[in-house]
Amino acid sequence: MSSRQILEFDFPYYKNTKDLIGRLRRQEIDGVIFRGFMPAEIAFSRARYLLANPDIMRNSYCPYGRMYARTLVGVGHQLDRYFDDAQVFKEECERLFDPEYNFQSHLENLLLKISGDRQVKVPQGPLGQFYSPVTIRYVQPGGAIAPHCESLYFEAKKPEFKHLHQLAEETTQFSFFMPMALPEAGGNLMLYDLDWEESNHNSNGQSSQANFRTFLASRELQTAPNQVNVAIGDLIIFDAGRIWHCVSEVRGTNPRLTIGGFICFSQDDRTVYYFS
Ligand SMILES: O=C(O)CCC(=O)C(=O)O
Ligand SMILES: [Fe+2]
Repeated sequence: MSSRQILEFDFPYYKNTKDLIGRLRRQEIDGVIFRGFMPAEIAFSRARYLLANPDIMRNSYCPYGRMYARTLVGVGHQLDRYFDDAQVFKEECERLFDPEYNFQSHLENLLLKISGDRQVKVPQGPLGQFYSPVTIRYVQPGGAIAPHCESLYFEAKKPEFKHLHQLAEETTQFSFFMPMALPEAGGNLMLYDLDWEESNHNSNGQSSQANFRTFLASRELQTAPNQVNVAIGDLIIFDAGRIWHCVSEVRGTNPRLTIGGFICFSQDDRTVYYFS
């Protein structure tokens, strides 16, 4: 049984959802799954189309597969390339999904519904350029995403986050994603019973993947992470800055495709920013 609290809602998500984002922020819950955010057959048909025509969208390589187009994490000083790719991606992504199923507008409508009275925006760069609203992540068979918290990456002192953290506070980051294609086995989001603060506190403020492993190994009984089942077309939002998580190895011959990004908050907590 999972010791993480993930709430689930069925479409059209009207009941008790008004300030889910606030509940996540106050750490009353760990995550939320919106079942049937998009019809599974639509999400999957878009994945099939992209897999059959991989070059219709600009992409970059990453250790476990490929990314359409590029996330801010790891961009370093190449922000010009990031913003250029972000622009191209937005247009390509609008072509991939029919207007009726435009992922970004679906997402924005949902976020408006669950963010209390906050505004919902894609952040804009120093010259007014938009950050990428989302990206598509391709994990190839045999690939996996190693344990991490987004807090490992989202540091104002890193060159790629310097500007963003003038707009957004540094303490809270959520992740969101919708699976478009899933493998025969594996490729699951796993949440550990370990928070960033705890691992940080117990390792002299030097949180890293290396001392995460040491820390987990020292806890004899609680090492098995909680598997979260997110189906094709469902959307999950979870407290990825705080909770150590990973994606288990993709087994079989089919890749895993997800579309998603991150959420953070303006310093005055009046605006929800989503981007990737
Ligand atoms: O499942 C994905 O595509 C990304 C998983 C992850 O690490 C995240 O959403 O923060
Ligand atoms: Fe993550």
